[in-house]
Amino acid sequence: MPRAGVVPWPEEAARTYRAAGCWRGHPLGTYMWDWAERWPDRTALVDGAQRLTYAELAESADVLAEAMLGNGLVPGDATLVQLPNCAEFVVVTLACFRAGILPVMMLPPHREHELTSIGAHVRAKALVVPDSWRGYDHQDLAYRVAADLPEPAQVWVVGDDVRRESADVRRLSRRDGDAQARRRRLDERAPASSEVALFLLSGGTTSVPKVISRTHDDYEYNIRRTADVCGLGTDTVYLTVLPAGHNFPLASPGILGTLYSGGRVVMAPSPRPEGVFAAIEAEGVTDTSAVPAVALRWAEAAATTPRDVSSLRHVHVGGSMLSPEVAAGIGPALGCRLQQVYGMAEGLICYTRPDAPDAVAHGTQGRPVSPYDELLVVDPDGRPVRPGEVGEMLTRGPYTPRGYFGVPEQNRVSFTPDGWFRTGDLVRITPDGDVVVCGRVKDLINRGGEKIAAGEIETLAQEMPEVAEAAAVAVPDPVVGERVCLFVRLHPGHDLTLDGLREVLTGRGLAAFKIPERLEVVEDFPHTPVGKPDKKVLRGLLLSETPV
Ligand code: OOB
Repeated sequence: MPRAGVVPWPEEAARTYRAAGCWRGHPLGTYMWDWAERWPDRTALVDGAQRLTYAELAESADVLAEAMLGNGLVPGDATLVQLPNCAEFVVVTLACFRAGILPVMMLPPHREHELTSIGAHVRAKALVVPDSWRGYDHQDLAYRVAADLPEPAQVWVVGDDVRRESADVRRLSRRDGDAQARRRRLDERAPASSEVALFLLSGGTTSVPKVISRTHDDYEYNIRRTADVCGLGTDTVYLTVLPAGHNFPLASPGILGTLYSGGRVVMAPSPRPEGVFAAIEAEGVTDTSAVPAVALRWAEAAATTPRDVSSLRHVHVGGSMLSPEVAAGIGPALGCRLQQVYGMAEGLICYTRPDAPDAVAHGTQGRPVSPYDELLVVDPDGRPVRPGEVGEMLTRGPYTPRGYFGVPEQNRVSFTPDGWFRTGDLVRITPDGDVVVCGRVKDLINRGGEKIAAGEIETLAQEMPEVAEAAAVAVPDPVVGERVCLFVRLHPGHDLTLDGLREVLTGRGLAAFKIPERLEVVEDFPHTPVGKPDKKVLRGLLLSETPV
C-alpha cells in the first residue's frame, strides 16, 4: 500500500524501470551493509577529529535505528532532520533508512515557519537538531515547534548540552553489543524498497518549500547513476560543503554516492575558503560540489591561499545560473576539472561528463544521467518546440516522482496528466543532447508587454570583469508596468555605474528594451540556505524602500 499523499509511478512505468535494472528492489539500509562488508576498515566518514570506518558507520547507524524504534517511533514515521554538516548527520540518515523512519531534510537556517508547516504536512513524530548552531538554540526551537505540531513529537539532539527530556543522539548511537544479531533483527523488519525512504524539500524560493517523497528504489538509482557518471571510486575523497540535507551534496552523487563507491566523505562546517582549502589539504580531497556563488568565492581565494589544493580533481557546480565565461575560469583557478550539474530535488539530474570537451563543460549544464530520463522542451501552449529552441523543460523518469507529497491541487499544476514534471526552467538542448539552462519560465520581467528573461541579462552581466554576482528583478513602474533592475556584487576594487553597464550590454547587442534601467550595487548579496541568489529578498529590498 503506498503511503497516503504519495503519487506512485504508474504500474507500467514501474515494470519498465524494474526490468531495466534501474530499481533493484533493496532498501537503502541494505546497501549500507554491502559497503561495510566490502570495505569494513576503510575510513568512510571524517568530521574534524572524528573518523569512522565503514563497519563503524554501519554499526552506529544500526544502534541508533534500534534506539529510535525502541523509543516509540515506528516504521513510516517522519522525522524532521535539521543538522549542520557533521558526522551525526550521516549516522542519523542511515539509521532512518535502516529503521524505515523517513527523514525530512530540513536546512539549518529554517525556523518555526518552515519546521512547523512542513512538520504538520508530513505529520512528523520527531525532530533531530543540534543543541545549538552558530549561536542559535535549536533544541529550544525544536520544543517550540513540537508544541505546535498536531501530534506529539520527540526531540532528538546532537551535542554536549542535551536536556534530560531530549534523546541524546551521540549516546544512543554508541556502538556496543552484538552487531550481527542487531543487523539480523533490523534486516527482518526492513522496509520495502518501493516505500518512501526520505522527504526532500523543493528548491523553490517563492513560498514554503514543497515536499518531495523519494523511494528507496528511486533514490538508490539516483545515487548509483550520478556516482557512475562522475567516476567516483575507492580513491574518491568527497568534501561536503553545501548543507548536507540538500539533494546535490546528499546524493547527486555527494555523500551517499561516495559511500556507494567506497570513498571517504569529509564534512566541512562552512563554505568559507580558508576552512575548505585547509580540509582539502589535510584530507587530500578529490571531489566536491558547490553552487556558483560558492565556487566563485573559492576561485577568487585560490590565487592567494597558502594551502596545497592540488589533490582536487573535480568540482561539481550547479544549482543556479552560471555563464560560460565564468565557468571557464573555475577549473584553472582551482587546478581541477569543472563538471556542471543541472539538477533538482524533484528528480532529474544532468551532468557534464568528466571527459567532456571544454565547450560542453563550460557552455552547457550537461545531459541526463540515465538513458531512461525523458526530456521534452515545450512552448507556452505545451507544444514541443523545434530542436534547439528555448522552451520549458518537462521531464519524466525512474527517479523523478510523479507528484509532490500530499498536494493534489498543486500537482495538477506542476505535472501534466501523463506524468511529466513541469520544471519551470527555460532550457534549450544542443544538437549533441546537452542541456543549456536559460532562465525560469516565471522569472520574466514584463516591460510594457515585452517579456524579458532575467536569466539572459544575468548571464551577460556575469561576464563583465567587474561583476562577481548578478540578479535581475522587476521594479514596479507606473508607466510600463515593470522595468529591469539589476543587482550586482562587484569584485573588490571595481566600480560600475548604470551608464557603464548599459554601454557594455548595448555593445553586446542586447535589445534596448532589455537593458537595465536601474542598478543596485550591494555588498551583501542575499542567498537562499543553499547559496542560490535569493530574489525574494532582492524584490523585498526594492519594495521596502521609499519611492524616489
Ligand atoms: C538543485 O536542486 P533544487 O531542488 O534546490 O533546485 C532545482 C532548481 C532547478 O529547477 C533550476 O531552476 C535550478 O534549481 N538549477 C539550475 C541549475 N541547477 C539547478 N539553474 C541553472 N543552472 C543550473 N546548473 O539545485 C540541485 C539538485 C541536485 C544537483 C544539483 C542541483
